[in-house]
Amino acid sequence: MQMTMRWFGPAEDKIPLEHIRQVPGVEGIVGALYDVPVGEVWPKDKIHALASQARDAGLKLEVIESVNIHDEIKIGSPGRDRYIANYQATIRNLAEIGIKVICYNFMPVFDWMKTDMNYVLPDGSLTMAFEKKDIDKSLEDVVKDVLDNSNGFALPGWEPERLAKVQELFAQYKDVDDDKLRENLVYFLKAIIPVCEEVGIKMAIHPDDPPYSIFGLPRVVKNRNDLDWLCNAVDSEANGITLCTGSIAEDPDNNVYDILAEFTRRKRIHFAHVRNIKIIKDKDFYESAHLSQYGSLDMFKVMKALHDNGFDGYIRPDHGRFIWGETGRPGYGLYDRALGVTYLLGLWEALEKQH
Ligand SMILES: [Mn+2]
Repeated sequence: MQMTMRWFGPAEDKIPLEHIRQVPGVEGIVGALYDVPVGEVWPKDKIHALASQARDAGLKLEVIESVNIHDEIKIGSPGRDRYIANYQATIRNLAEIGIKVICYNFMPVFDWMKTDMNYVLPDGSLTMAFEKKDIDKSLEDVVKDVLDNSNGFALPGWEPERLAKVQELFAQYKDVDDDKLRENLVYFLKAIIPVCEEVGIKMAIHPDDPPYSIFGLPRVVKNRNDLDWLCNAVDSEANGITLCTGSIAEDPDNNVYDILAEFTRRKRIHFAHVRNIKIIKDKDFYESAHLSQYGSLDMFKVMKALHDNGFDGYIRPDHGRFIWGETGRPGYGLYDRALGVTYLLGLWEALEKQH
């Protein structure tokens, strides 16, 4: 198991690598290039520069989050083959500098959805929340709410220039239902998984966030059966999962512990996002502190499901609250994620020593 933290690069992240290096137990960062347009090939020199920065700070860079998928691939339009060829080239370039896992998602239009970026908890800390009543308004208003409350930071998967045309994007997806989206995902995987096998990279799909349809958009990575379907559709260890406990738990019908256990056992979980959420009512929730007592998830059971089934992939605290007056990119402050790291490693040490 390798503990990591996400880092958005020198231009995009206000947290210096030197500070991440000082979080006990963190061995590596999870990074990405943010200045390459979605769909283009990631140039070797830029990837190399990122890996060198990590290495110079005493950290590894073995996980990329994310190499985003161009809309033409998800829609299945005739232009997709060019973008798939570019993706294959990016995989080869990443393998050359030692990348082992690529996280991605296959959600149309929105990579994730929260309705409150600065939800205030009783202790005065700030977190992100999702309340259904707040998406029952116009698309433009929902997009504007998220973008206006990002504290001035770019948000992963929420490119303002792309979302400026949100109605056009929706129109492009009008003929894409769940079946079509599945078909397009398999078409993509059949083209890239052989390349991954050849160069030693594992793909790790992030579940849908939230794991049910919003705004009528199709959703194909929501639950145990979707993950089972995905693993069987292209039966290779290189076709794997980023198991995000928070995203999966946003649907109370999902049994997070059973899903973690099954797919760890099947050797498909290459990367784990571990965070706790507190269900407020129905499917409304906020992202709580990591400790079991603050959320709806039993974090001991989460770590035990990974541990007891032989997890040996990468792990990171997914998000953190803003505490101690810290400000920055919502979900990605240093302090609360560092507390999360320490807590998760504490649970892990206890599990190791019980055996
Ligand atoms: Mn996640």
